[in-house]
Amino acid sequence: MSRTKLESFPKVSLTFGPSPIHRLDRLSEHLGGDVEIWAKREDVNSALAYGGNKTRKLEYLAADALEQGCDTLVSIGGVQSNHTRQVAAVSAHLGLKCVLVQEHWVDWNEVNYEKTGNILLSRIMGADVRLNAAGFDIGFRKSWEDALAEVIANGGKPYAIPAGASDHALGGHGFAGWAFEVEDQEKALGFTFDNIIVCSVTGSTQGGMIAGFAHSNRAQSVLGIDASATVEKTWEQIKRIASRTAEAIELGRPLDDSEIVLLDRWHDDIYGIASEHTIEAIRLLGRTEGVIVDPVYEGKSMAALIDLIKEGYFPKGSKVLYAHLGGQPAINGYTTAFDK
Ligand code: 5PA
Repeated sequence: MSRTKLESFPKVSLTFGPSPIHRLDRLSEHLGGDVEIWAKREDVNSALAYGGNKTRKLEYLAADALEQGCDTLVSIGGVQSNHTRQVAAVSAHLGLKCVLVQEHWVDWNEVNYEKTGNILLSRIMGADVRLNAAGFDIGFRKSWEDALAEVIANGGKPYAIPAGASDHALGGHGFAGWAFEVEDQEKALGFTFDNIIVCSVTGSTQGGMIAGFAHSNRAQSVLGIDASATVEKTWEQIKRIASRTAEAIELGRPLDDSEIVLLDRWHDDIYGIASEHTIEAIRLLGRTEGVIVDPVYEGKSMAALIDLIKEGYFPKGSKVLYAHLGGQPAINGYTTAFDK
């Protein structure tokens, strides 16, 4: 059985345990009251530097790093990467060194963009932060390979963590576990969610969910909301990671393409910058619920959820679970997006 198989993989505890699920009553009401919106809160899943989806993934990768006797975690992301900030936090927590390549993924010319938010937190936590001029790409990068080679040349033992901790043998395990955790929480709640909304960029959050939920033949109910604006690449990566994870946890059947649902209407045509429409969704959630989402990832999936409800996509009485994956520290680099 997949769940037992997943439990056989070593895991370092970096989170508080199951993340909380709660209803968003006032947002549901505001949108007509026909659909019940719930949120599962990865943004409050850990005591380590604001947590988020990567913290859950890193429980498996960090265990592997420790088992291999590595002394330095090496990873990559954009300047305001949430992922690299979580790698910095996990390194500090485990007493490991940390090298982060921060690429120029977004042309956002706010004065403090390279100084505040996530990158500031990574610097505070002692990471060796290296700015790099390369643009957005979810694939393997030379700058990251160079950083790995440099650690070796200096006598260290690096552990390689790709962008988003995604395209890695263990990248999908954390969110396969998330799917099983949701199923436990559903038992306690006494109902099953009809759909799950999740933001996708490097793909292992959704890929892991698909591998986990495929066990109950409900992977199609996971609606991925692309925020990469390189939709085909992200779809392929989700498929690859979902399949690899399903195999690792012994799903016992191949995944079908129909189980990988990635919607492409909400990426605002560019990674890392939000349209007025996305900013309005962020404000609406903030005003109705006191819940904060960011302009790069979660604001886009929130805009999708709001639009899908308004369009009548979910039948009356549906219960929809919004996966809140974190990302709030980046807001400090996006103050001008909220000027109007
Ligand atoms: C990120 C990713 P995946 O990359 O697993 O698809 O997750 C998308 C996602 N929400 C959704 C938040 C808050 C995220 O941070 N962030 C990346 C980063 O470098 O921070 C990997 C891109």
